[in-house]
Amino acid sequence: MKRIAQIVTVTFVFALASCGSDTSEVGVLKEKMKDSAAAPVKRVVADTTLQPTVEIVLRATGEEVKDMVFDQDTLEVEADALVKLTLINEGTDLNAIHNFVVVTEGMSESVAKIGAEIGPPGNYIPDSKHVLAATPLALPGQTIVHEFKAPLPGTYDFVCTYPNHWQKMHGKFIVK
Ligand SMILES: [Cu+2]
Repeated sequence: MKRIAQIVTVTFVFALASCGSDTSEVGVLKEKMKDSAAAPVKRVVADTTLQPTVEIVLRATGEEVKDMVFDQDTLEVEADALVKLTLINEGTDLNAIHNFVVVTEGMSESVAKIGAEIGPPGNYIPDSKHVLAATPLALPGQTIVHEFKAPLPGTYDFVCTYPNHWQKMHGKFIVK
């Protein structure tokens, strides 16, 4: 008999809680749920103003200049994208130092040659209107993460401007 009385009491208390007014815990919880249901609507509005982000992982390999290459020869991104480029330098040789520079189409060689003259203080990167984006140098074994805004739609070249690397370390960078 005592156990039945306990069950009845528990049921009664529970019934009271669930039928409570808006000041009860259940009422407060319902109010909170209304708030949290309203919040995502605001976030959706904010999302439409965000830039698309394109993540690129590019590897540089090779120990001798003649073997040094990027693992991709064509990269494609959307217009207006924020490009998050991860440059992984898998080389171990002291000359396996790389960067990633986006240049006007057809300007890889001249930008790289001027960059070579500039040397380490300027990261081998000329101050030129033909340079649209450039990472810092990735030393052997180093990974560099660099973000930049995609240039206007079109076809560009990307190149490593470390001395004598441009011949093999280049590709197309396409903005659609
Ligand atoms: Cu290089």
